[in-house]
Amino acid sequence: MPSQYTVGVDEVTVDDPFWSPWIERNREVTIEYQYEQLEESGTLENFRRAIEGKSGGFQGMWFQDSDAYKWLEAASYELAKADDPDLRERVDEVIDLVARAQEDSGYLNTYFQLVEPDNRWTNLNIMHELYCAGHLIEAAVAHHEATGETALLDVAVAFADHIDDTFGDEVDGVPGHEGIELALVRLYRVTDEERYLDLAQYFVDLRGHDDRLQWELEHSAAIGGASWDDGALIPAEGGGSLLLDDEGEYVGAYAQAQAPVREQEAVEGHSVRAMYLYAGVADLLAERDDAELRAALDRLWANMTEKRMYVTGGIGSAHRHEGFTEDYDLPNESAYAETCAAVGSVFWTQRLFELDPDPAYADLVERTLYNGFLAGVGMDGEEFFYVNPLASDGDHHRSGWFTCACCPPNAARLFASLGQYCYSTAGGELYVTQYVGSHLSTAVDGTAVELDQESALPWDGEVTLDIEADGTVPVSLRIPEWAADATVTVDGEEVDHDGSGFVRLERDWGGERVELTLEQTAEFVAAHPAVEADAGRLAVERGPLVYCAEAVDNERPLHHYAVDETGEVEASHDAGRLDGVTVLDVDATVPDPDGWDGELYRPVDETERENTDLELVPYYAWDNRDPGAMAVWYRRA
Ligand code: FUB
Ligand code: ZN
Repeated sequence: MPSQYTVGVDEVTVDDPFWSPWIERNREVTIEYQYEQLEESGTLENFRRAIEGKSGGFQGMWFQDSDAYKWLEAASYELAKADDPDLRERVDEVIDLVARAQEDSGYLNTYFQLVEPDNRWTNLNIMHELYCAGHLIEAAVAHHEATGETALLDVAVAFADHIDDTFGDEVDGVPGHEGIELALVRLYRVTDEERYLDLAQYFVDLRGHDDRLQWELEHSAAIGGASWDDGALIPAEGGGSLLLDDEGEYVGAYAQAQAPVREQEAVEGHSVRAMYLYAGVADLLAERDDAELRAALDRLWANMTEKRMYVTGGIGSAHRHEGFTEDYDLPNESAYAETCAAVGSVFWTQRLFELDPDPAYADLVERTLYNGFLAGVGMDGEEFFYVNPLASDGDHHRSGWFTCACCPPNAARLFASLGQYCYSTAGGELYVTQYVGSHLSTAVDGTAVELDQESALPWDGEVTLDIEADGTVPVSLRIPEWAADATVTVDGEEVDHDGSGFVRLERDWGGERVELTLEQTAEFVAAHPAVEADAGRLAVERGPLVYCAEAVDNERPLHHYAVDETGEVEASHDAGRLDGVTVLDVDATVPDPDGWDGELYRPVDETERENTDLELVPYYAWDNRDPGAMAVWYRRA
C-alpha cells in the first residue's frame, strides 16, 4: 500500500500574520499574472498548434510546457483549499488544451510535436521530455486530489504508460533533468499502480552507469551548446554544452551521473536537478526500504548542509552550470542560489523528515523558507529573483518573467501548498514542524485531530496551539535550533524538556491549550574558516531570519562598516517598513572621513574610526525599495 505522511494541502488552512499576505498575493496576484504570462509567452499557443497538428512555430524554451504544468499545480492547490469558479474555469481551459494536444500514443511534448517529431527520446539529457512529463504528472495528481476529477490525471496516466512502454525497451536512459522520479511516486500513490514505482526505481538505479553516460554523451553532443533563436533550436558549432567541460569531456556530475546514486558522496552539478532527484529517491524510500540508498541520501544531505550551502539555505554557487562547485566554495556576490533550488531543497528535506523525523530537517525547511526561498519573490507578487546572491553592488533586481521562467511558478506552487510543510504525521505521531498560524484537521493513525495554531513568528517567539482529538495522540513540538530558550506549558502547567529537538506530549486531547515561548535573540554567526568569501566576516540572524544591510537604510557605503560583535543589538519592530519588519541596529564603526583630502594612502595609525550603527533588515525583504548595495556578511570590527 502506498505510504506517505505528508499532510494534505486541504487539511491545513494557513491563517498567519506573516505568511498569509504572501499566500494571498500568490493567489490573487502571482497566479493570475502567471496565467497571463502563459498566454503572452506563447506557452498555451504551443498546445494550440499541437492540437491543430501544425508544424514549427514553437515559442519559448524547449521545456516551456512545464510552465503550464507548474501553474496548473499551483492553481490546483488553491482549488483544494477553496473553490473559485473563475480559477476553476481557467484551470479547465488549460487542462482541455493539454488533453487535446496529447497524441493517441500518450506522448505529449509540444516542442517535439511541433519542431522535432522524429527526434523524440533521442536527447534525454538536454531535451527535458521526462522533466516536462514529471511536471505534468505532479499537476495531474494535485488537480485530482483537489477536485476528484480525472481530466488531467487521465492525460498523465496515458503519458506515464507510454513512457513505461518505451523505456527499458525501445529506449534506455535517464533524464538529464530529473523530476519524473518523484512524480511517478506521486502517481503511484494515487493510482496504486506498482509499475509507476518500478519506473521511478528504474530511473534512479540507471543513473550513473557508464554505458549510459556514453550513450548520453553521444546524444547530448549532437546539440551541445544549443541556443534558442526565433523559435528554433540552433546547435552550437562542433557541439560543446553544459555537459562538456573545457576539454570537451563529458561531465556526468552536471546531471548527477558522476556515480550510481547509491554510491554518490557529494551533491554535484546542477542544483535544481540534484534536489529533484534526491526528493524522488526519498519518495521511493518511503515505499521501498533500501539501506544503501538511504545511506547515500544521508551522506549527500550532510555534504550539502555542512559544506555547500549558504547561510540562507540557498544552494548552487556557480552561474556557469547553475550548480554546486566544491566544498566551502560559497562566494556571496556571484552566488547562484537559484530560487528553484531553494524550492527543491525544501522538497527534498521535507521528504527526509517524513522518512526520519529529525528536527534538523525541519530546521532547514524553516531556514530555507524564510530566507533562501522567500527572497526569490518580490513583495508585489509580480517580480522574482532567479538568482539570489548574498551581496550586491546594487544592480541585481527582480524581474516580472524570464525567458526561462522556471522560478516564478515554482514559487507559486510552494506558497500554495505551504500548509503541507507545517505538520507531519510521520510514524503515527503528529509533528508540528513549522510555527505558522493555521488550522489543521487530519487523522493520525486513524484518530481524528483538530489543531489551531497561532504564531507570532518570525518577529516574536510566542506560539499557541489548541488541540482536540478523538483519542490519544502523541504531538511533538519542534524547538527550533535558533531558540535560545524555550518554555512549553499545557493549560498553564510547565512541561519539562531538554531544550532541543522535539517536546513530545502524549494525551487524550480535549481542547488543551499548549503555549510555547521561543526566545529570540539576535545572533552573530561566523562561517567555517574554509569559506574564503566569509573570512573575517559575520552574519546576523534573529529567530528564523537571516538579516542583511541595504544601502537605503544606511548613510555610508556598506563597505565602510565593521560590526562590533561584542556590542549591543537593538531590535525594534517597524510596522511602516517593508510591510512591517523587525529592524536590527548593530554596533559598528566606520572610517573617520577627515584627513583624506588629496590622499589615497595614509599610515594606519593616523586614521580613526567612528562609532555608529549598522541597520539591518530581513534578507528576504531586500531589493523591494530604492535600488542599492546589499550585504549579508559584514566585516568584523
Ligand atoms: O532546465 C529547467 C530549469 O531551467 C532548471 O531547473 C533551472 O535551473 C533552469 O535551468
Ligand atoms: Zn528556476
